[in-house]
Amino acid sequence: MISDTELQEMYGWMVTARYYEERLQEEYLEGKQPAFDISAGPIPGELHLAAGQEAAAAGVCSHLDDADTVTAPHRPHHVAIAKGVDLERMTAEIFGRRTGLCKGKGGHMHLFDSAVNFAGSGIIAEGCPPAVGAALAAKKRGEDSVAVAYLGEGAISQGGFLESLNLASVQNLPVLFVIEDNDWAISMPKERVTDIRNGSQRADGFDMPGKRVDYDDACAVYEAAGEAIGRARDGNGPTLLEVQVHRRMGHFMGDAEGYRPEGDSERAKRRDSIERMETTLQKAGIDDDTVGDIRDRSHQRVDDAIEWAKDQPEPEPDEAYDDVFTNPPAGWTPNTKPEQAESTGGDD
Ligand SMILES: Cc1ncc(C[n+]2csc(CCOP(=O)(O)OP(=O)(O)O)c2C)c(N)n1
Ligand SMILES: [Mg+2]
Repeated sequence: MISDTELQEMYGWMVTARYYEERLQEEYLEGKQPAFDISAGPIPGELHLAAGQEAAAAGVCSHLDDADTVTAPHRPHHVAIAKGVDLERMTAEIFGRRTGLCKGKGGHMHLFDSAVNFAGSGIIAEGCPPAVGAALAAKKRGEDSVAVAYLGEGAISQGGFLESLNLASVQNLPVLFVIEDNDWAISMPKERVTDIRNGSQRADGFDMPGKRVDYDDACAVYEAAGEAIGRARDGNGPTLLEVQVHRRMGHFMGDAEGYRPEGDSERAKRRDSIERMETTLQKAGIDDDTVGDIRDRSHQRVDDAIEWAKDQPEPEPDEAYDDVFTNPPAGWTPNTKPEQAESTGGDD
């Protein structure tokens, strides 16, 4: 049973994530028009927004604490916010600033916050093997922490995902795989990706529980995730959970979405998990002032983080190679440019 405090916390994360992305959109478009120059403006490069997917983050992360590991794919903001990633340093990272989580070199797909065991990657399903590794480490150390790997429905045939399901199952590891099914993999509709009806059916081949939440209701996700994470913490192994979410936006900013059938975006927008959550809060007897207060504080937090990040220094050009190698070639120092380093004679 969800407590009022948990409901309010989940709502706070969801509105923070939605407003965060609305503000990022504005910042992102600055200087990129009229011909959409992807390298221009305060946020250069690609930007994948997760508006419409917030329930999948809130319902799962409500069961986690800092010691638990979460890995997220290229659409990471809602999950990072719910996992408690430092919002200011995350924003600085997205703006390419030196005080960002990765010193401004990773950008929005590569958010790493070791303080809360969060990692993102732009390679789809890439977060699955590290999550399994974190779960294996927890098991070997006798800790009760769990790991959660998020992926999209378009990634459910990736080898890294399938191998991770296998290892997690055979080793009985405390890991939860969460498929966010937003119906699309860039312009590819999900029915063209595999012949199975639902991604959660992948669990059958690995003898692990598979569960699908058909509607992006944060409370339904909370219930399903609670059961799975409880089972993992009790030493009873992994679960595959799939959540139907809705992609309100293009695959990335600048996507004209010509492949989307008429009415599809509008339908996605009508199924708003945040409005649904507001109804749930009302039914739970949480008054409008409290809800409005959560919303206002969340918006303020976002505005403050963006203002702080935009004020941060950019990295110096001669820091470009710092932190790039853990095992650098002979003669290489952080400030040595590649052409000055001695070749190690390897093939790379
Ligand atoms: C291994 C790999 N192959 C291809 C890509 C290019 N790519 C980026 S996002 C994407 C589609 C992902 O779809 P899905 O997993 O459903 O996630 P969504 O974008 O819908 O959140 C692809 C193919 C990639 N990043 N990594
Ligand atoms: Mg998808």
